[in-house]
Amino acid sequence: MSKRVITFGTFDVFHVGHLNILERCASLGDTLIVGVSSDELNYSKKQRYPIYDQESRLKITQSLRFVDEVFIENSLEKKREYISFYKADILAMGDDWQGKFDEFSDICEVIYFPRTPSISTTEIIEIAKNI
Ligand code: C2G
Repeated sequence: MSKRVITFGTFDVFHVGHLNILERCASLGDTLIVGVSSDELNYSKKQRYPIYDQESRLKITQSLRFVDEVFIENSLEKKREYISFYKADILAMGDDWQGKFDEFSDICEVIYFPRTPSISTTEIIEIAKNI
């Protein structure tokens, strides 16, 4: 049976850590579906808007050859609905989310991958500010 994998993220100021996790997620199955968090969701979580707006972040993510489908994630509370709607067999995330999505293991397999060390959007923004 072909396997469908879902993952979520902001993917702001796209970097190799994002690329690595999406590649790893894709390697788990045949179809990779990516929920890109909306600008408003980011604002509510972090009290700042992403550098790139949601349409740009969606476009960048969609253009990757191992990503099959993308959608805007509007609410953190809707994960279960998204998993069911996209008929995902596996939910995969970076291990900064370790344990946070275990509650969905009744409807799909939940996998966490180690984050790529020494790179993050926050750090890139800080470096750019100080140049
Ligand atoms: N990531 C990684 N290595 C890094 C940076 C990020 O593996 N050095 C992974 C994160 O673990 C996550 C994905 O890349 O799985 C996206 O990271 P972010 O864009 O920071 O997304 P986040 O703000 O964690 O949003 O519903 C959940 C949210 O939408 C996740």
